[in-house]
Amino acid sequence: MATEEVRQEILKTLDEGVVEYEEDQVKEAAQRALDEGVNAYDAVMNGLAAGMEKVGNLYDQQEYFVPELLMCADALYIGLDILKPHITVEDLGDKPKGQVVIGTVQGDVHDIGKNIIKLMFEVAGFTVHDLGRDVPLEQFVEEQLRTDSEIVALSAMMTTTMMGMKKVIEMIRERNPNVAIMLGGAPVTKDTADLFGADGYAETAGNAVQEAIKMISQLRQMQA
Ligand code: B12
Repeated sequence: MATEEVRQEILKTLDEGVVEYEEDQVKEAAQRALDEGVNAYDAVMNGLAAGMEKVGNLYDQQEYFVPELLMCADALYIGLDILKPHITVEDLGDKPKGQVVIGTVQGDVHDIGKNIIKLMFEVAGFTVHDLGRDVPLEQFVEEQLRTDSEIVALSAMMTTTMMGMKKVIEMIRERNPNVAIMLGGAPVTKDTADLFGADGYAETAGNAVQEAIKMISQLRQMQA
């Protein structure tokens, strides 16, 4: 276990490495996190993802532009690759796990958040069918039917593409009412999710899996 001081230092190095798109710095700090016993999930969320949040602000302030965003994303992924095998989701117990179809909706190429959610599902023991980004709406319906997944998780990062989620929900409900649909992404709120008729919503990766497990339990109770 790292001391609080060492932990803070490593998180800061990861965060700054993403912001400054210093791939080597991120690589070394991610490895150091593991060597020093910093929790890998802590390092992802409070190091890498925290850095990406700052990148978002720099973009909003027009200090960073698209090329910088992509370089920052590359740095984030380098860290994620190192930390991912060491993440364990505790406190989930033997609750029922299941299958998830996940993707970013049509017209939207943002996939960093979606990939973090995917990671959480994987480490929690779910089977994940990742459709990627800019996914044609109909494909969510087809993949759910093909795999018989209990959950469909949709991500959207733009107010425009968010509307596609409503359509996916309608299309899925028409073909198969016994599916739990969960939404997420920066413009999505609990209110939007309710309005669109979704079953679940999570603001961050931190509570996405717990929310999914809750939805699966409800679904299984209804079917019993
Ligand atoms: C990185 C980025 C990009 C990168 C994306 C790289 C990639 N591979 O993803 C690139 C450069 C490609 C890009 C392009 C564009 N972008 Co952009 N981008 C961003 C930025 C800066 C950060 C997003 C990010 O990765 N955040 C970090 C991750 C970890 O957080 P997150 O995505 O929010 O995910 C978390 C939660 O939302 C949640 N979550 C996410 N998905 C899901 C799904 C489920 C099921 C659940 C439960 C939870 C969940 O959990 C995640 C982890 O905690 C945001 C700004 C911002 N402040 O968000 C703009 C932003 C999203 N982009 C924006 C825009 C406008 C664009 C462009 C149109 C720009 C342009 N003029 O070309 C294009 C769009 C192209 C397209 N058709 O999609 C706008 C959207 C505005 C709006 N509200 O509609 C934003 C908000 C910037 C802004 N303020 O204007 N972008």
